[in-house]
Amino acid sequence: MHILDDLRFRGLLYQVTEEEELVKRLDEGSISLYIGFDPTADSLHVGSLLPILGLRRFQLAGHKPIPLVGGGTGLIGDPSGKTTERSLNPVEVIDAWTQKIRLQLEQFLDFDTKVNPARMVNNYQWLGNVGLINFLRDIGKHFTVSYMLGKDAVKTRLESGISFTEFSYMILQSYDFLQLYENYHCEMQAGGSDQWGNIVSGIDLIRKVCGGKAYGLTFPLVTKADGTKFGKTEGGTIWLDAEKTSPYQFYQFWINSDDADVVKYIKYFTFLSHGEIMDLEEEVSKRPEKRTAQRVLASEVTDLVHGKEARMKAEKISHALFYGNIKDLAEDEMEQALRDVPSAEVRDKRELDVLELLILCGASSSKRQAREDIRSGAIYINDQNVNDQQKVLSPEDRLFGKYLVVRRGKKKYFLIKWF
Ligand code: 545
Repeated sequence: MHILDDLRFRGLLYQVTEEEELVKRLDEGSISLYIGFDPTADSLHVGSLLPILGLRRFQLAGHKPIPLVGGGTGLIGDPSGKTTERSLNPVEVIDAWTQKIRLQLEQFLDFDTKVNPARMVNNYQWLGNVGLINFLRDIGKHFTVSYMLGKDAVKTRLESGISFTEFSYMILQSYDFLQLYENYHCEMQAGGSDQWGNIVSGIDLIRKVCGGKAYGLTFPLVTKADGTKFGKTEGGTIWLDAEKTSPYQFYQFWINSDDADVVKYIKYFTFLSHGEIMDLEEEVSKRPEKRTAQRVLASEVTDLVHGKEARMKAEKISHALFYGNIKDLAEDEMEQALRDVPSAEVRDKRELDVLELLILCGASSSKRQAREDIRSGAIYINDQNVNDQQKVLSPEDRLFGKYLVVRRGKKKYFLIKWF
């Protein structure tokens, strides 16, 4: 199947320049295409996953992906999609983030295959050394101010304010495309729909400077049926870095997808075949309560980002928390499982009174409430139901010599760290 037809089936094709010509060009043979990622944080997040996987889709279809990390543009700041001016980060910070983003991008593409290997580039390599005078003469001359004012990213900021720095950003990104076109035979740039203006201005620059022909393609921005922002939970952004969002949290993010969103996400974020996707779609409409599609989605995406082993751990943790078998978990698994739950620390105690403990960790709001919770059978400590209001815990009761895991009801967990 044609790569563009696959993208269309998945709902991934938002805008594309000169589609007929592009189809012809893709049929003639392999092309190089790029997507840029600016180091605006120390990690990519689930929002960046869609374009990264887009590069991977093209690579699997036989094309050459060029992930670009914006070591240069990251120093300037893209106004696209932003309602206010960004504050500049120190150069050392951007340098450190550039390295991290680069490593993350590497894991999704194949750099070693003989036929169509991926190539990593950093635009600091050419932007870092351009001289202002030559840049304005050779590149700036091709951009009229009215052309620049006509771009959405700029238009929407004229009222709220935009510095010359951010205003110039599109010229830098256009210059990147030109560099890649001339030196890497890169004929296409892709990105999220917020990048359309920057992509088109690059295509225009290539035509003006060397009469070359290049293409552009955008992916949709990911939305949620309920109108809230994709990629965020109460706990904050869902990052790809396992230190910032544990594989278990990552897995939970996907498994909690709405029925109204899950098929779309499977199309966007997995490499399952069209047949498999259609079967899951039927499953969601016929047996939504089984949440099969959510489980498949969570498992596939966690596999892609964190690997099979971490995914299996995430599944094990989810199972243990759901069925109240915390003691089945290894120490690191338990720590992942309970990373976000309310917790309290206890030091230098020989024993702990159960009522005191329930209040301390936040499981019960008062002694009276704690007694009531115990009487009604709602309280578990380390998977054991507690029915004695006078119960006293001792250091021997701790799991791994440090933890008491408190559960109220079916799934409210609390943690006591006892040193
Ligand atoms: C820089 C130089 C180029 C080409 C592109 C760029 C980057 C581009 C941009 N892209 C966004 C971005 O976000 C931060 C990444 C997280 C650390 O700003 N000017 O860098 C996002 N991009 C992926 C998608 C996007 C876009 O990385 O294109 O649309 C999000 O889906 O916002 O020569």
